[in-house]
Amino acid sequence: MAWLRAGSCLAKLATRNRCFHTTVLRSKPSGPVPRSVPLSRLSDSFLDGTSSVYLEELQRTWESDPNSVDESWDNFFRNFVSHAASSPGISGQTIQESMKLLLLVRAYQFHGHMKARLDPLGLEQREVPDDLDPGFYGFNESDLDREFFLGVWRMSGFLSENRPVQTLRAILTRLEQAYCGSIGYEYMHIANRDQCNWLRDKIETPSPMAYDSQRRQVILSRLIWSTQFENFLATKWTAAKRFGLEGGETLIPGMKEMFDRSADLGVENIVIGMSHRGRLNVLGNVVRKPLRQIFSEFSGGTKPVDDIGLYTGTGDVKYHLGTSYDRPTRGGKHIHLSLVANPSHLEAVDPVVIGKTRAKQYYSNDVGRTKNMGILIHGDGSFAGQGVVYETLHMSGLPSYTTGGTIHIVVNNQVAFTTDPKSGRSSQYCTDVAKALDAPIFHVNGDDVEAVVHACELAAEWRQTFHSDVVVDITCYRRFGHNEIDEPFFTQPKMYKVIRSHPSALEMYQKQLLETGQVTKEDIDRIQNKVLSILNEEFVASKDYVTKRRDWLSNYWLGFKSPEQLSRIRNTGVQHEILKNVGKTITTLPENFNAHRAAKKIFADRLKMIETGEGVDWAVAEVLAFATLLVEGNHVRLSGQDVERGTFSHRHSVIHDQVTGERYCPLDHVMKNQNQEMFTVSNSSLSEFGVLGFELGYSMENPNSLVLWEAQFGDFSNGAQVMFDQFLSSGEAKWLRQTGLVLLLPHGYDGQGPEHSSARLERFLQMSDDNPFVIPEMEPTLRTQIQTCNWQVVNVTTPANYFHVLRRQLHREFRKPLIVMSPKNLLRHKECKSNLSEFDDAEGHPGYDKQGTRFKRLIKDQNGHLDLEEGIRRLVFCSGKVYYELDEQRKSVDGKDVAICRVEQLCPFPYDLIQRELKRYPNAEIVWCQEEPMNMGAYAYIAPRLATAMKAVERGSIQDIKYVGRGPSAATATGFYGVHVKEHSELVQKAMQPDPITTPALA
Ligand SMILES: Cc1ncc(C[n+]2csc(CCOP(=O)(O)OP(=O)(O)O)c2C)c(N)n1
Ligand SMILES: [Mg+2]
Repeated sequence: MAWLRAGSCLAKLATRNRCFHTTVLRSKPSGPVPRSVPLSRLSDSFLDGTSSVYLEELQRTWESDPNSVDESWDNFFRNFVSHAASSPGISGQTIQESMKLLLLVRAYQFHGHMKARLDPLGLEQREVPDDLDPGFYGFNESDLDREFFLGVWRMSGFLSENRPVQTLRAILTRLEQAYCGSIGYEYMHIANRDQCNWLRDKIETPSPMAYDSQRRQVILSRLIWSTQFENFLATKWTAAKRFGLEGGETLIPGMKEMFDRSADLGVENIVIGMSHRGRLNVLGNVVRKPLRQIFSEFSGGTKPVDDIGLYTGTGDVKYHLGTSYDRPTRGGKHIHLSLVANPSHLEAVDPVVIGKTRAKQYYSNDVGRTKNMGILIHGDGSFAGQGVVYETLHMSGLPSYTTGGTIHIVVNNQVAFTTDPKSGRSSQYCTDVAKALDAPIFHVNGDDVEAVVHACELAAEWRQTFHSDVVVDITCYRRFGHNEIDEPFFTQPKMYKVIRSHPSALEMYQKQLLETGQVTKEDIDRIQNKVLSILNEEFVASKDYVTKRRDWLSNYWLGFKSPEQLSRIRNTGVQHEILKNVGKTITTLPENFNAHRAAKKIFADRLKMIETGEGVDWAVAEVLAFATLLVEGNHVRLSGQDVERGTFSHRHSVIHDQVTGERYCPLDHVMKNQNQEMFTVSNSSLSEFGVLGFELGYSMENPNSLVLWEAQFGDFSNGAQVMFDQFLSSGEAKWLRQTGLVLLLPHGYDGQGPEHSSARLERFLQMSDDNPFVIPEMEPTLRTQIQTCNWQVVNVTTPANYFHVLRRQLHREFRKPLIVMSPKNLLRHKECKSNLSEFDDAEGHPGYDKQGTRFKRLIKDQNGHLDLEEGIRRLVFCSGKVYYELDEQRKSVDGKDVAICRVEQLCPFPYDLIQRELKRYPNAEIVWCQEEPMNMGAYAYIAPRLATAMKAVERGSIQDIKYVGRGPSAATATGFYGVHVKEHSELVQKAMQPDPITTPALA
């Protein structure tokens, strides 16, 4: 069949200049009739093999033996023969002609969009494929009024059974109407026959957009709102940046009608993500953020105040803010809309919206995923250019990430800042990436408001019918520059010359409705005046408007504390019986389950740890944290690459039956009749940006959930850097939104080379906002240090401490992101074990401090516990697994006069505990030891804070901090194992050397 495919490529290349509105019949080519079948584009099985030659051959075969051809072909030939015999008009028609006509119809279904009138400016230079030309198949003028038999296909729409015989003229008119009007449909790439038929049915119906005059008035009014809103802002704040929607105003009626239709079809909640363009218009007109609030923000905006707390954060520019409201719909229902706050990084909000939508589905038990829906609005440049678009699309069908379909709307103004599409993408359409998902794509001329409304409604119907993604590409233009103070003539002079004299979509629609008598001039004036007077009223009211913070916090967050409101520190130990009980469940596999031999052993060992209460390892600590949180009624969700088994083969949260392949997840069974999603562990797609963004959005919905994302190795998380910079570290400050998301980033120097050693701890610490020179209130009953800091960074060294730091995430009245430098070789380290008694809350047990059992921000030296240890000559502060290596070296040199303190929580800095240790060892040389190079790791973060602590207790200054660690380096680690070992032994030896350390401190 290779030759057929080659033929189809030729057909694809053979194109001619586009010709709108009319179909020009070309005379039959004089040379050999080209192969007319773009085979690769035919997806219905019936047409799986065809060409002129092939068809003739097939017909001959059928004539000699009808059973020798496929049933569908047999059907066709039989029908044709019987119609030809009974219908005088087609008696002269050959089977070949009929089949060519069929190909013409198919060509329109495939390529009709290439001829659709999509560009409001008419500047688009597109080639229309030859296969849309009847002459290409040998038809000419004289054939126009002949009747043809189209066949009887198991197909919807045009080629369905009810009208198999039509004139060529009628066929062409209908094809042009259906496929080459203001909407170009791309759907023939979809492999699913039912979906194609569903769309054909909708597209090929004779009058798809029959709106009555009442409906048209609603559409008109919505378009007036959209247009007037931008005009109003433009007149009141002439030089303010607002990234206006002018040129794409039909987005608003489109969205509103889409939401109304969705509500009719059962949607109750919509989460919206969008960037700058038209965001204010969407906020005001679609989400219904009070106009007075928007206007107040324009006038400089007051910092929000709150009757409960004073925390206002840093705020954000107006076109990034989010909000949420209940909005009545045309059909008399209500729909809840939330627009997620987003940073300027285009498309970064996409996965966040989808994650939040998925969480809403979980919490509302929306198992069919029909009540909660995500909508993403994109720009043409960013949709084509940003990789996270694909990462987000790609999650849409994954069981743990699907939301039952997202509707994508592209505000395709045919320019990205100053960049033309030809420099911005290699594909024909900016939406081509969505074809990878088999999503239908509706390209629509943004000047035709009814077509926009129709495409938007169709998208809503598709989503509720097929529960998968769909794209509406509104081809429009940008009336002004990229923003209101930008000059577009510098770079797009020709386009803007056309735009200057181009009437607005509203002007065109008003004219159309007046001409057809659908509305009167008075109707229009009435609506215009009403809108203007409301805008003016709101403007006046905006002067006294006082923003309330938490405007968009959902009910789940009621009672949660802002950074100024003191939240009690709670213990996180768990009753011994509960630990034993859940411990049994999570270490027991069902009878007759054929687990892998090694997995059986792991589970048996785990059971032993629970039974004896000794030697609890990292994986068991984690599973105990999850299980106890579940028992307390929380939702736990862990995702990332290979997290089910664990990259280091340590977790085994899902066990696979070696005979049946069946899966068993012990944590699904810690409670009776447990909802299967209550504990979710899921391997993810190989994406960091997208998946982390998804989990972040998920975590923001409901605080009673522990949501974790684990990087394969910590360094890979830099693929999600935008999420750290723009959302995780600064989201609360900018948008007053909290999240307790946990990041597990495997980190540690064990000779695995530059990329697998470092999770780039320094970057997380550098983004921490605790003041290095000011010791905050550290008194336990008054301490808000951790609430006022933007996030927590820990490098934990014991299983019990890991258990407590995870549980602490939920046992508090606020939420903070938690960055965990998680271990690799500690997972199996013989010393890295805890006793079960460190997990429980029994007084007197090893984990029990003065206050009870909780996370230890600092672990003091294991040897001397007196309040004053004057004989200690060196105090080594460190963090993470290097502790075990230092301790081993200390043992080997019998360094009893060296104390080693583990800073388990680096950020916020545990000033109180550090000072306690400084006081305990008054004569000790103070050392910071790390395994990372000097320009990496925690050194730069620790030094000024340690110095501040030292100064306060008169233990010296920054000059007195001695550094032990690797030297400065460009790469995070050496690639040579031998060098690693050498560096490592030098490091630990130096930390324990008898002589004072001379390495200069960070000055
Ligand atoms: C990731 C990212 N890169 C660059 C920018 C700077 N930038 C802001 S708007 C814009 C053009 C966007 O074009 P398009 O997606 O077509 O949206 P439009 O402004 O045309 O509506 C650019 C490059 C950004 N905000 N985000
Ligand atoms: Mg654009």
